[in-house]
Amino acid sequence: MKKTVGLFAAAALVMALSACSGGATPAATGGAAGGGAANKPLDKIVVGFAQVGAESGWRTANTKDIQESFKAAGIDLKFSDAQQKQENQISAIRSYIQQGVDYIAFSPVVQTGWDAVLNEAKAAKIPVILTDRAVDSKDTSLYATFLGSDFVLEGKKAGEWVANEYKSASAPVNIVQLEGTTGSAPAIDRAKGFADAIASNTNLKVVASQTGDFTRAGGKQVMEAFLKSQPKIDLVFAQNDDMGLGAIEAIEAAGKVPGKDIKIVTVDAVKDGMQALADGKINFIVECSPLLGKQLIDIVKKLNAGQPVEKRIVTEETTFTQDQAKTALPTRKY
Ligand code: GZL
Repeated sequence: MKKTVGLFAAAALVMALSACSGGATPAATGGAAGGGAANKPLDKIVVGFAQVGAESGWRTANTKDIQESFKAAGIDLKFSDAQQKQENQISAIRSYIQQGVDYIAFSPVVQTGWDAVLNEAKAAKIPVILTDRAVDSKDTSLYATFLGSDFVLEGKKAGEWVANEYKSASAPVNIVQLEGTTGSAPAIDRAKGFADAIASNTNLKVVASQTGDFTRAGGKQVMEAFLKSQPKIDLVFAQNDDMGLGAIEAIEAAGKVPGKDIKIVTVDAVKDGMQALADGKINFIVECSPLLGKQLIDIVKKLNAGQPVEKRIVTEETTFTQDQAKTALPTRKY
């Protein structure tokens, strides 16, 4: 009898110790290893971040902001760069699961193909935070929240400017589109928002559309091809500044004046894009803020404290004309 009582006491002690040490006791962490309502001291939290790559000025600014935010918050950030390859992001997420991090955050390079690895994170009780881009998983329990822009609205804002710019046009207006990474949420959604917005003006026609993969080189290469294949181009809709800057190089090499002979509308509002806007080479920019670090930290703190987090958190952003860019440039953070 004495032996049985001793065994129960030992088991109770082990449970108590593991709970105190913030270990993986189901009650304390909302599951086994990993985050959830662990109520850990901030300097004991580990977050694994699987970044898309370093393809654009936006991405560089996004990475810098996230790394600086975590450093300032004193939260340990493990960071990986997938060079825009989904398989690299999946490997990074699997590695974070193996390491038993408390939270995983990532910007999915494309929308599809995430359910398997997200189910592995769920099985490991590690909450996943989507930043910047979305996944098309039907099972929304696979992630705690999606923090990022409304890309359809961004495309709509760009299209509305174009529709207004040519509202009294009597002849066809030929538009070429430089698409972002094929299959990515921003490329799909910006194209949709733009197409819906210009549909109201039947003179506006997208005569060619091709991916430049969100890079300056890609935008230049595709624009060179469009300049050869299209008899007349009136406007370029580039789904990010970097492809728009590449298009400027191609347009100037063809002896035309960007912003005048061929108008340009882009998305992001990074410093190089805003400079080109102020210089009159771009006509309008829709902002897409890369500064997600602070909001990501807030989400981690709430999850750690067991507080509810909105399933969808949309970032605040605006638009810029050439005059507004001149005013905004001196204080731009990125
Ligand atoms: C948008 C982001 C896009 C940017 C591009 O939130 O995913 O990826 O618009 C970046 O500049 O490459």
